[in-house]
Amino acid sequence: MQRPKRVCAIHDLSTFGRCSLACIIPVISVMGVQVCPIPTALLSTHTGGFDDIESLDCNGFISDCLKHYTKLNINFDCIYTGYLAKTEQFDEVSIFFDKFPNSFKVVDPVLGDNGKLYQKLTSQMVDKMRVLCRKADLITPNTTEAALLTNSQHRNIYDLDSVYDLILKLQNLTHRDFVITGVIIDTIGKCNVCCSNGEIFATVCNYKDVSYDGTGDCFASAVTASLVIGNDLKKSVCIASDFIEHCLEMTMKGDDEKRNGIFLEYSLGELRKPPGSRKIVQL
Ligand code: PXL
Repeated sequence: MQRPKRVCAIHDLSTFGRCSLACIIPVISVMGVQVCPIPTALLSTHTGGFDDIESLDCNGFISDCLKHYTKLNINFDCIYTGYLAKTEQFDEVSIFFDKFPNSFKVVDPVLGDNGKLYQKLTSQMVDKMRVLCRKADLITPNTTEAALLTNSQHRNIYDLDSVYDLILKLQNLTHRDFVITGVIIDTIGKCNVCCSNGEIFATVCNYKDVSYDGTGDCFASAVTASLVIGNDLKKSVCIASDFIEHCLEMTMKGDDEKRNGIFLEYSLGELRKPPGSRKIVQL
């Protein structure tokens, strides 16, 4: 038996609200990939819709882990980063990346949603995230994050011209692959806009305008694990979209609050199935 592929996941652990490591660990594990989680902060809830959040800082912990891993000669097939809680952590991650030149690097530039920067995050962090994105093999911004990273105006609905403009700006930023999640294009509907080795396409979402916190983290983890086990980006985005649509279907049958996240517990098994058919549009 070969050892499973291994992903180092550098994100926060929000104990309630179904986002970041609380979702990443089950999603990646069920896909047969080992997760080594490094928390960037411990929070009582995520920051998208709760107040009076309890938090414990993890200052220096990324560097401390790196020191220990180096001593142990541990390697990762992939390093996957998300919410960074402190400005200094951007430099820690950058050094972490440099120590593993052969690891595939996914940066989910967790910065905001609905056109706004998350509370607790700063414009300096946006600048630092831009630098980190340049070191990634894949980035997975939502439209708010794509706009923040490229200094462009956020739109609720894009026409083809404005979507091309955003794609071009992101291509100039990363020179590598990206998926912009949850883009509403007037002629297509809701989709994920992908750039894979220069090919630009959109995978069309079957779900309508629903938005639960943490959905982006579940999506990006499924894409990451799928890439790590050897699927290409197109197939990975389809697998992740099938999973998210199943989660949303389950969640919408209940009447839980949006900030409590999606009922992923009922849908994890879907990640072991091959993807269904999905409309893909060349852009
Ligand atoms: O789902 C993204 C996310 C991750 N981590 C924290 C967050 C959010 C979104 O609100 O607050 C702490």
